[in-house]
Amino acid sequence: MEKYVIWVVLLQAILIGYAIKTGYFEENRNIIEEFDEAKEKQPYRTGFHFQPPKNWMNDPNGPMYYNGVYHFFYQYNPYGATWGNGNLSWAHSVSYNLVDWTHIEHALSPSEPYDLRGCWSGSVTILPDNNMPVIFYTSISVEGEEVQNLAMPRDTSDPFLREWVKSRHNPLIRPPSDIDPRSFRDPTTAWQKMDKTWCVLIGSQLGSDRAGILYTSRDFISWSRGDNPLHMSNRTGMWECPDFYPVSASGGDGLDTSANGEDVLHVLKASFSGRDDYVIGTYDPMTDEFNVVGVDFMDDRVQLRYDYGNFYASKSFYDAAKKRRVLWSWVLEGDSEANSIARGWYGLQALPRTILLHEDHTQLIQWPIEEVEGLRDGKVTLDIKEIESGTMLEIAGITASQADVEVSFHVSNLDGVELIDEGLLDPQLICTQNNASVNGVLGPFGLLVLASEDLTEQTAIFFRIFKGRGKHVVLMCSDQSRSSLKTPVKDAIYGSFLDIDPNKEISLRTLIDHSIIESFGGKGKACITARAYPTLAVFENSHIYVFNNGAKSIGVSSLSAWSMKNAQFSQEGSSWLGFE
Ligand code: DQQ
Repeated sequence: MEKYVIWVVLLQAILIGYAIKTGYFEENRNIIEEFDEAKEKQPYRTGFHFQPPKNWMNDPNGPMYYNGVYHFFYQYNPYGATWGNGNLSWAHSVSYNLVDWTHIEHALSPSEPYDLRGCWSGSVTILPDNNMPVIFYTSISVEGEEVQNLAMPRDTSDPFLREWVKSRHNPLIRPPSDIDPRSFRDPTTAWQKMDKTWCVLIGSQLGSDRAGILYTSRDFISWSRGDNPLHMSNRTGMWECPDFYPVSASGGDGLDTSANGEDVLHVLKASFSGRDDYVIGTYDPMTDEFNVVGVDFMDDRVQLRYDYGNFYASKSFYDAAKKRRVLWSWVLEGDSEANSIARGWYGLQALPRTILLHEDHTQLIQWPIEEVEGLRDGKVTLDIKEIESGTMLEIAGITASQADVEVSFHVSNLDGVELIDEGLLDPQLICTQNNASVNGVLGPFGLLVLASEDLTEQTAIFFRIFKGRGKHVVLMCSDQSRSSLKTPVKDAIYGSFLDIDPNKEISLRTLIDHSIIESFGGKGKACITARAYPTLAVFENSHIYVFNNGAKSIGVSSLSAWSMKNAQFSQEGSSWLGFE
């Protein structure tokens, strides 16, 4: 035995000596240093938006507030900066304020025949009887089927719920025979009815219809398919990541997912073809009938989208601490896969947003959670009453590459504005045909952000006012067509109509964070998220301007801007150590 130990020690010494001689340790240290340095200098990593230290991230999964801690899970490829079909795991981060995060051990990784080809999206439900949070997630089995599974924390007394155990009953739901086994995924947070029955929706398609398939259960283990899907549409792409939740019709707080009653309407969201659309309706838990009030999915005239830019696979949760509903969403890269691989990471999360129903019940209002304002630093105000035609003014004195700007405009008379082309009712197309360089009567006016000093790089978020059928129409655009000298952004111009009275205030809040720009028009009535990859307008060489290129001058009621501090991100646990 002694002899054996001596041999092992001797062998180790020889190996270490060889490694030192050949520079093995040196080489690895260099790789680590290079990586850190690259990260430091990377102009597109964000200061206050959620992102993991490296690799690929997509959908938000199962956000929740549990025993004083916010939990955020997300689709993550531990092996690289591409989607990496087959390896998707649930990465897990925790926070006390939804702004500063600690990345902890991954919650779910492929390990069983039913999830060996990936742990895909899903939700968390907190079971009230034993205050137990459970994950309901889709996985891809070795046979390639999309099946639904359950997982629970090993120890609910661990405040971070570091370890998750997959149920021995998995898979709980397999695709029924009339459903394509490759289109059956992303269970919602479950809601519980008065008779204690649990319900979830699963995104799918039935023939030519895309649908939210309803399943019910008494014990959360054994599930039966409802008689009918909760809702269907033959105008959309396949429904991914559906979300279904109540909103108060009389204003005030957000509602827990199982809430219902007289003053309650329900929101159904589906993600398809790169967009997150929602409908508002009434839900009768006795009959499981959901009836849309107003605009349905892909209505020819108006479409309700959470965000008219880059915003996909979103998921909301009820935050019991602040009695609000909070929305998370994945923001994709807008450039090439090769660039992501070179950078070593892909994907951001939008700032969490509070969602409320607008008082007229026709749409939702979204606003960055109030905690984001805690990062504001060094307020600057621009004391101007108006901005004349053809002028721009710099908002100086803040860190323009990481900032929050709030501006409120008003117009004194709407005479002479252009008529809107009635055949062209796609706002994105109107913004594309009338981009920031096309001068009109009232507009473009707004902000130029991530702008280089010579303005060769700039991203414009702006408004235009037109005369439409019978009333004036406000258009909000985000134009990334000149945001980079080198890296063009896919779908470079976004647009939305903004349902406000142009005789009143026209407000814009824009948050800039190096390569992401989130804009909220009309106090959260229209939101546009965009990506930009400037090469000149980076760090201290970035500028922000307020501008007006319309023929008429525009009133400015207020303009405030702040530098934004970094959110704090830290790591704990072996999932984040070394290179996987
Ligand atoms: N992403 C997941 C799926 C979901 C899609 C896989 C949406 O569960 O349908 O990463 O982006």
